[in-house]
Amino acid sequence: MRASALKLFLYCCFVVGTPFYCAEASDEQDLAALELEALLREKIIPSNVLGTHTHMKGEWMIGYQYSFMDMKQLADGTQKLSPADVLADFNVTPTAMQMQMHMFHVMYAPSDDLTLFAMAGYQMKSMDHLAFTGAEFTTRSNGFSDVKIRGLYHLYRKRFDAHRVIFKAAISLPTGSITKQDFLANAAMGLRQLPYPMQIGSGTYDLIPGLKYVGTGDKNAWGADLDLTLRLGKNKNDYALGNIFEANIWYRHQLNPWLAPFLQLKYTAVGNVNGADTSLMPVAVPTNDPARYGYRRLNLQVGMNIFLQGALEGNKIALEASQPLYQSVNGPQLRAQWLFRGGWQWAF
Ligand SMILES: [Cu+2]
Repeated sequence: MRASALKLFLYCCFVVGTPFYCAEASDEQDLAALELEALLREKIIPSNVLGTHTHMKGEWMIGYQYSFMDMKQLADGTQKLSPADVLADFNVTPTAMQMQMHMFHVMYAPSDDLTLFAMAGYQMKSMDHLAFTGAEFTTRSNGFSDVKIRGLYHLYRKRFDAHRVIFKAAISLPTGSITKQDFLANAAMGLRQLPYPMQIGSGTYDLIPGLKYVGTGDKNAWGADLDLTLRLGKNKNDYALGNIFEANIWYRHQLNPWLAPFLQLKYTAVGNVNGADTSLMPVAVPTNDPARYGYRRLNLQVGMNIFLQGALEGNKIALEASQPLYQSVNGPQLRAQWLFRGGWQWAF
């Protein structure tokens, strides 16, 4: 397992390590307006692969990110379960799940205090199952995910100050599908509605407020984020995914002009599904049960930012690996294993 994880990480490095664009020379007037030290500080403003960050007035950024997440090992709470344990109560149990995501984003700063951010993505999911009959089968779903539009506003900062507080607010639009279907163990039964974790979108408009603190030193940066995802009402299938609470602290060090490793601790708490999709029978498989959706997880993330130099100035590549230190699930549910992310960003 570890070897295949390593291969995947190297694959990510390869995929994201090929920036195809040449950055244009930055606007000389803007550059002149910034002192060298201030410029350096701007550079080390955090952006772990998808970490929210801000831009200076008039600056644009486009980016791409790939992520892969692997889930296996059943559990209830923090206690591990075997497939046989789960099959004592259900007809079918999931045994593994993989999620991949391609994400594209655009950022623009109309002023030094305000940065706007739009994000769209494509997701691919697959889930392996074991039925009480001994039959094994895999379901798959893929599609465009929910589009998010975000604003980041400085509540507190002095220009190039070491401490900043940023208010974040985003709206997530229900562009991702909640009607994904696939064949189950018995293909003769035709296409069936897939369970909550296999759907691509939330189906609801979601409000995502948050606060960010950023501290910057000469060669390092640190900070914390708080984010909430609040579902506004129920979707057309009469449910809402659980609300999400996220908190993280991070530290980043600029080793040299092109390399900045970072470390992050991230806590995520997700609530259960509210309401229910009546086409999903909870007794069939635990993923169909609205009360077996939530979890709490603490992740350790390690990664690095690589700032390209010379003609590729303005391009950044980020690589990140993450593993849970703690997780408790409203089970039976699969536990998260490794997560890998690779991204490319170009600011101009
Ligand atoms: Cu950006």
